[in-house]
Amino acid sequence: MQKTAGEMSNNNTRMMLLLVAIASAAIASSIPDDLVHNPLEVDSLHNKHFDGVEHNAQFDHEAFLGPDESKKFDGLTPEESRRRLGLIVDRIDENKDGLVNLSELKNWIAYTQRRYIEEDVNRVWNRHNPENNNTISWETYQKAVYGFLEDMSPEEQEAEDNGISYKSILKRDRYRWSVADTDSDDSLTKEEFAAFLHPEDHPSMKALVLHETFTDLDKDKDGKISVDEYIGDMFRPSSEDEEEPEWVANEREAFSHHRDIDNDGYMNEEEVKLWITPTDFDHSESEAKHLIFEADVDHDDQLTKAEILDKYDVFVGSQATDFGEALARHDEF
Ligand SMILES: *[C@@H]1O[C@H](CO)[C@@H](O)[C@H](O)[C@H]1NC(C)=O
Ligand SMILES: *[C@@H]1O[C@H](CO)[C@@H](O)[C@H](O)[C@H]1NC(C)=O
Ligand SMILES: [Ca+2]
Ligand SMILES: [Ca+2]
Ligand SMILES: [Ca+2]
Repeated sequence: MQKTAGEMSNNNTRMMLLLVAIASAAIASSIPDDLVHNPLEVDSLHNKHFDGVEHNAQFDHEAFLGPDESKKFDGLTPEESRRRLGLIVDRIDENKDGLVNLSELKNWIAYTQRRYIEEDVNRVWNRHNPENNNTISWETYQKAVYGFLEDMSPEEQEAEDNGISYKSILKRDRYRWSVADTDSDDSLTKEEFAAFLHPEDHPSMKALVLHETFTDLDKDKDGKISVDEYIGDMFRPSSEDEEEPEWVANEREAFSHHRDIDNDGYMNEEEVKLWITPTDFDHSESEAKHLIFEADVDHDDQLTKAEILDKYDVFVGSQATDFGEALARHDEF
């Protein structure tokens, strides 16, 4: 699918926002899930909406269903996926006129993301605090999540994969914990813990999300984001002589024309901030528009159930279309 430069830029902005969201969660919550899991694979920005020009369907599935629900669909047959999707469409159609419009779809997407975050916070909170005490201390959390580091040599702890090490993830969590800890007793209430797990969802954590994103991007730690650091985050050639696809060239254009506002050749913090948190950007609406664009065959800006079911693979997964992605995902999360 060919994309115009503008479309790609929007898509990448959309990608960034949701990725910051999904990935912050992944880093904080996936390590304790499975201590043998390598947290280096859970870097926020490795997960792509577009992998080259291939549209990453998993991204849309997660936006539409929430990450937990979308996993359930991955194992279903196309028939069963369509059946369940039909039931969901009935719920999305608030005024029961048989059509899903932008506002209904946007509400649905916002709802599934809220529901996911709430369930995720409950799940992780209960795991680390089964007695449901009022607070959980950093010491307790750190032992449970990073205790395995004690058996590692300093070299192993500091070994970097694309600029990230166990030690740097621990340091990042430690700092994030302290920012979420509003009353500075080094223990988090459930509300504070929610901000820790999902900083992207909490206005008070905005500066922290910017800081973490900036640090992730700034691989050479010179305090500014070069065009290669910006591109490297979205696209890495699989071999030395692989030619850059056109959308990457478009992104280079976007970098110099839209991201690097003061034209000094780099993005500074302020410029990254404008990029990842544009003031007028609503990611539920953006994703809803994208889904309508994909499925609205008769171009009336509304989706019938038939239009949605015809494009069920855009909205939800199933074994037939997503087998490869389900495997890739298994590695990633
Ligand atoms: C979309 O649906 C909502 C609720 O079902 C309704 O209130 C709204 O007027 C509809 N918008 C358009 C543009 O049809
Ligand atoms: C909860 O409180 C009990 C009693 O004070 C304590 O033994 C336990 O370790 C606490 N749990 C957590 C996760 O801090
Ligand atoms: Ca409707
Ligand atoms: Ca840099
Ligand atoms: Ca600049």
